[in-house]
Amino acid sequence: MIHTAYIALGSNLGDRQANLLDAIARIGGLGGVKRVSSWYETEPVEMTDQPWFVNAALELSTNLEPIALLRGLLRVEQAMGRHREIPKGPRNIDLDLLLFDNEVINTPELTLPHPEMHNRGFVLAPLAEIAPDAVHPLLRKTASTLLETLIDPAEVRRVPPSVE
Ligand code: PH2
Ligand code: MG
Ligand code: MG
Repeated sequence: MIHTAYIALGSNLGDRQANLLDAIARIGGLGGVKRVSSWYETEPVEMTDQPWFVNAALELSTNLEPIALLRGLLRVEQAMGRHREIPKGPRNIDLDLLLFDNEVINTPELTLPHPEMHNRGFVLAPLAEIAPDAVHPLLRKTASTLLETLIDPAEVRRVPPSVE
């Protein structure tokens, strides 16, 4: 079976855009990368005393089941030297599984949909760009509706595509 998954990417250490590009190439080993959003420069939320992030989102077609995909994303983070010393703190790469088909999963290892996605502009802005009609299976609202009704004061700035 082919599944559709949406993944959030973030980086706020080192060459942030290069880190995202590296991660996207590696995620290609887990399925087919169908769409990638623009980059977004975003103000840190939760732990606010850290550098701004670059965030993005992508759509993946995959044969993997949710847990296998999650473990694959963790392997990519580890291969890129990700450290988890400070929870929610600075990191060179963060890969979060947002949506997987219409699955609702609540286990210690994996929660789907991602439990915070609907509260975060840095997730919803890139997701609504590539998948405005993707439906949150618990809230039953599309990504674009969630973004329109979001109350999140943290700044999210779309980085204009470079013209070359
Ligand atoms: N990730 C966090 C905590 N805060 N803030 C922004 N702007 N972007 C993130 O990706 C982010 C965050 C924990 O994963
Ligand atoms: Mg995260
Ligand atoms: Mg994470």
